[in-house]
This record gives sequence, structure tokens and C-alpha cells, in this order.
Amino acid sequence: MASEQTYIMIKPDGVQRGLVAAILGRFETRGFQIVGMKMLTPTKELASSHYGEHEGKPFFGGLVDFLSSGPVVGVVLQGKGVVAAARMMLGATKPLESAPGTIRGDFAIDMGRNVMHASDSVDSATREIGLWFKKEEVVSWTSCAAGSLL
Ligand code: FUP
Repeated sequence: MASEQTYIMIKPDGVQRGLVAAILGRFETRGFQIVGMKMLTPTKELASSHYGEHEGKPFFGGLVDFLSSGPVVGVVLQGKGVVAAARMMLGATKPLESAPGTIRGDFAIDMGRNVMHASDSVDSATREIGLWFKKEEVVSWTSCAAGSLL
């Protein structure tokens, strides 16, 4: 399985509920690498681009308003098979259908407030990383746990 990058994002409800560390900790302890991270309040334009595939749907306006309503934490995660793994760890879109043990299954009950986003394919990940991060904001590093730094 090749190393990949994906885009995950703690949405405003996740930030406001103090879930940033709990959510990111799951990915770190599993062994995925954080190679990009930023906190910002998205503009409506950025939120609309992010959810561009849903433009025209009845829930689009509310979705964009919500995503741009407060700070989010955007993260580029790297590792083997990370795109599919992050979706599995995230759980189903409707939190009440998410399995216990998944992030939505453990932390959310409302589809409009489902705490986190994760890219749903390698192509989406490439698009979303490019949308949220400049090239130089995605870094490369090696773990000191893999060997001595001396
Ligand atoms: P996901 O990738 O699991 O976040 O799901 P989608 O891309 O299908 O949906 C994006 C966001 O739109 C979800 F976080 C919740 C919201 N949504 C609604 O509010 N109503 C819907 O009918 C579908 C999605």
C-alpha cells in the first residue's frame, strides 16, 4: 500500500466542543503523520469551493454558513492508505448511522454538526489539499522514534 496524503478538518462544532486533541490524537496514535496544520475561519468563498460538489442542493447554503461560522482546524495527514483509513475512522455521514468507535459514532448525533471532514477519495484529497494549503505549508519530516537523531 502506497503512502498517500489526505485532508481532514475539525469543523466549527468540533473546535467549539474542545475535540481537536481527541480527534487528532486518534490519527497520531494510529501512526499517521501530520504534515500540515492550520486554524482559520473559512470565508464563504472557501467553504463554497470546498463543498462545490453539493452546490444547488437544498442544504448547501446552511452547510456553507456553518463551515464559515467559526474557526476550523485543517490538517494534511500522511501515511499508507490514509485516504480510506481516515474515512473509516470518521464514520458515516449521518452520525446516528456511524458505528461506535468511529469519530462521528463516538462524538456526534446530528448530520449538520458532524464534527469532522475527511476527503472521500485520492482525487478529492489532492483537490482539497490544494484548496486549503499552499505548497510550502505542507512539510516533510522523519520520526526520531525510527532511529537516533545523533
Ligand atoms: P461527508 O463526506 O461524510 O462529510 O458527506 P458529504 O460530502 O455527503 O456531505 C457533506 C456535508 O453535508 C456533511 F457533513 C453533512 C452535510 N449534509 C447535509 O447537511 N444534508 C445532506 O443531505 C447531506 C449532507
